[in-house]
Amino acid sequence: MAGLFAAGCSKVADSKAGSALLSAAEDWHRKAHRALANRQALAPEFTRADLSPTFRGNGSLTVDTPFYREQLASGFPDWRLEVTGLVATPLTFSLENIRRLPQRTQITRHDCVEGWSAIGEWTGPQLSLLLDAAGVLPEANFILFRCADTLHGHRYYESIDMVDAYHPQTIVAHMLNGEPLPEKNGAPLRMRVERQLGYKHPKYLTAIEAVATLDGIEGGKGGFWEDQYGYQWYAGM
Ligand SMILES: Nc1nc2c(c(=O)[nH]1)N[C@H]1C(S)=C(S)[C@@H](COP(=O)(O)O)O[C@H]1N2
Ligand SMILES: [Mo]
Repeated sequence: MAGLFAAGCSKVADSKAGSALLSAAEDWHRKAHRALANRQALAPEFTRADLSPTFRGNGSLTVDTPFYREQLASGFPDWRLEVTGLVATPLTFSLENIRRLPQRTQITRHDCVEGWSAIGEWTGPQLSLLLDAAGVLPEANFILFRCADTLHGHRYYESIDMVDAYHPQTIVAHMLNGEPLPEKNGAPLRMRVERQLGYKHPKYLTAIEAVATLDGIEGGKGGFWEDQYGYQWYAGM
């Protein structure tokens, strides 16, 4: 749009209709910019005094496989998080690798569409760090999250756009309230995407995939709840 108007600028600016068109474009640009700036704003953060006494679990509360049982019992020595898809260098992280990265800790409120909220303190590296390490290619439009659990007979997965992927409060959390993630809350790794509703925070994370389109992936709507129950893909707050 900006290019279009820059190219034809002197001609359209001559006419009355042209300048009306120009100011309409300027208006459009200002609104788009405001919308984007709004999406980069931080979610409210709280203090330790605000922490919920217990952070309930919802949806899958475990992963029903022998591998998960065994890893849970031994502190997840063989859990791996892959960063793949449209990236220059696919990477694999152990839990130890994740813990050694620069960390962000944030106390935020989780809002589930089922009508409950909880405040928790989450710690982990920013997703942007992992994405930059792998080198996301320009063709990528979405970041997909693969999970180890099966809910109602389907593998859980989710996806977000690049604005949320690079949001400073989007982290790969391995701690809740200063302790390793509890089983029910997604041990050993779960996403926190703080500007989004609860179902956009995948637990039991196994892979992060940069993709150009959501077409042809699982049910094609970008997430478990979106595919199975018609939830909105964009659940921003
Ligand atoms: N892998 C996976 N991630 C998931 C879910 C799930 O069932 N499986 N449930 C989602 C929903 S609806 C919510 S509200 C939150 C619940 O997170 P909690 O169990 O830590 O409360 O996780 C989200 N992420
Ligand atoms: Mo939820």
